[in-house]
Amino acid sequence: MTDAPNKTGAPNIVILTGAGISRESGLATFRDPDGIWQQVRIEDVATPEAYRRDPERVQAFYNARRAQLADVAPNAAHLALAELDRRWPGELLLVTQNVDDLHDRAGSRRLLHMHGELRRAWCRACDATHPWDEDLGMATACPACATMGRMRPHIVWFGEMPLHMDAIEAALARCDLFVSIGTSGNVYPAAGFVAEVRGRAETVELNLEPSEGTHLVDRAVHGPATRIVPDFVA
Ligand code: BV8
Repeated sequence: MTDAPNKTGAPNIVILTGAGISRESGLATFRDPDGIWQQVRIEDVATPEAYRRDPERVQAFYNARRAQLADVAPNAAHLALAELDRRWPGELLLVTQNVDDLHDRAGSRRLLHMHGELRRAWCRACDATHPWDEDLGMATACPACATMGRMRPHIVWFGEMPLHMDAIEAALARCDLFVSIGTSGNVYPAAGFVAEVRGRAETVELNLEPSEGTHLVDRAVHGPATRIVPDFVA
């Protein structure tokens, strides 16, 4: 890491994480051979059209994944990033594509969930979002407006606009170091961040294997996140 011209003298960092960082906690990735998209089709569970066609199926898919969070815990990679957040004097933003809550539970505070959160629900009647640990279904009422059957998972499906894009773009514009961790680089706009900052920020990939973006980064380290992330931030 090199010195950069902000008032603390510390480089501004943006870290992007994907499903690979949570795999050693016991959560499946999406596109690996044992990944979620090998078991179910995106078109059946992760689009607004799928939800309109068969809301119960989509709710069941996310209810099962929400319930699974009770059985998993943050691993050494989540904890290392939380420690970096605590001690880093410069700007730092952790942008996760993950809808699990493992970064939150590890203690990361400068954190944005760009694809939403399993443990939140969104009322399509009044637009409020709520912390949510229970199953969602057609009989679920909104705690704010009491409308039944309009609560959906607070998840960004394919074809929907990711969350917090203005804040993310502002951080990317100021960053001196961009680190991509545990993501295959298939899903946009996140997959485009490295190309956006390349040339004016140092770019690093930490992943089990080369991703779609490996050819764009200044430095790539390949191995399991629980080993290479703590080594990188040490
Ligand atoms: C949008 C729901 C408009 C939540 C998810 C053609 C060109 C460009 C774009 C498009 C296009 N056609 C369509 C699009 C847009 C589309 C898109 O990108 N499609 C792709 C597939 C072509 N994107 C959208 O629709 C997005 N919205 O574009 O809005 C817009 C316009 C302008 C500006 C902004 C917006 C909405 C995308 C949101 C999709 N929601 N899922 C859920 O159910 O969980 S995406 C899904 O993929 C997950 O959320 C996940 O976060 C995301 C990314 O996957 P990864 O995290 O990378 O996981 P993956 O399995 O792929 O990879 C894991 C990696 O980890 C692997 O490399 C593996 O080697 C590694 N690994 C494994 N184990 C370990 C490890 N690494 C380290 N340690 C280990 N132990």
